[in-house]
Amino acid sequence: ATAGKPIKCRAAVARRAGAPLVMEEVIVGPPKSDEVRIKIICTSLCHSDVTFLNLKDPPGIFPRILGHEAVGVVESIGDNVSELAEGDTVIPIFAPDCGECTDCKSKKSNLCTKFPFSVSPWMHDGSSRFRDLNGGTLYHFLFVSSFTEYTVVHVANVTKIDSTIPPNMACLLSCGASTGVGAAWRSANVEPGSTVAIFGLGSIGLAVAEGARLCGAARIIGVDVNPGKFEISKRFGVTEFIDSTSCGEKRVSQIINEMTAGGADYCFECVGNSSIVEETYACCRKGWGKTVMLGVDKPGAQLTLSSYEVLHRGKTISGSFFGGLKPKSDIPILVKKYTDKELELDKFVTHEVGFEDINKAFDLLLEGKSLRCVIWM
Ligand code: CXF
Ligand code: ZN
Repeated sequence: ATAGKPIKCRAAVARRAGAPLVMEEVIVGPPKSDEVRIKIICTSLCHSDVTFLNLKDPPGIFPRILGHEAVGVVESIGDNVSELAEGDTVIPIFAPDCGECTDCKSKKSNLCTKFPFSVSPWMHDGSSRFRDLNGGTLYHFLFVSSFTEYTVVHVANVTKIDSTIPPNMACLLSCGASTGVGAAWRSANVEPGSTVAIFGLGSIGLAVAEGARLCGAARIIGVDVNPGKFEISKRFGVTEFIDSTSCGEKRVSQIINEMTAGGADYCFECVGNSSIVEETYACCRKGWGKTVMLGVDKPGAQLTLSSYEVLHRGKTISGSFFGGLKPKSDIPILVKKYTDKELELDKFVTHEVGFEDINKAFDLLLEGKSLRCVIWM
């Protein structure tokens, strides 16, 4: 009944930098060619939503519908859509997967060339599907915009999943949990019996630990400024903990090099600070050590690496976009790992609120009280 027509629904709109989201009625246009309109079932808050809400205007862009971790059901499809149908349970994902470009066809890349990722305020065709009741344009976020009862997403950014996974678990696979687990599994390919070091034990760092645990790592060393993180991180597989604020004269990398007799096999930076990336690389083992960067630093941040460490010690360092996962093929595998009780997503959900209380989710994350707060529409 609603197909082809605009839908009026509730959305939590980011109107001003740093200000609470505003519950409004908005108009969501019908999906265009190669797009689907999705009824969101639940969404969760990722730290990137906070980062972009807090960006001053400009480079912050307002009014905008934030949110990019979600699960929903396809309400209607646009022209030319054959891969998805009304009623499908889907996860929107900021990382596009067109399935036909050189990168999407290669096992070695998850960086789609046809729809290059950017933090664009638009759909891929440079337009918006959202208007407010005064006719004003509302901007998109990460090609997802899930803080609304209905959203429109390009098929390249939608993965169909088995509908038996509970929605409050499924939504986590849209960004944070997948990114961390994928970084251990796909970007680093952690080997059984290996030693892992993780800098930063927020949701991403803990998801890396969960991934490393699933890969069979023997030792998982967690590093954080908050000693309270050790207890919680044990549940994600962290076996040893370093409180980086009480290392005395020593650098954290030195302590890890001593603990591991020469460095960890796989090291992950999950903070978003270039000097911590350097520290992470410094405790990576010679010969085969791999460092993976996940944290998002300020625009323009630069890395300084010792030429000796790079050239003479044969260590590698790489970035990891969406944990190196290829959304359409890897996300269903993670869904299955959840259903098979291997991947434990439940541990990430510390809070759940109704849509009208979405601003509480922001408070909890900023106060450091939550890992993931699920928002039910
Ligand atoms: C991030 C990835 C890097 C750019 C900004 C958004 N993704 C999700 O949180
Ligand atoms: Zn995210």
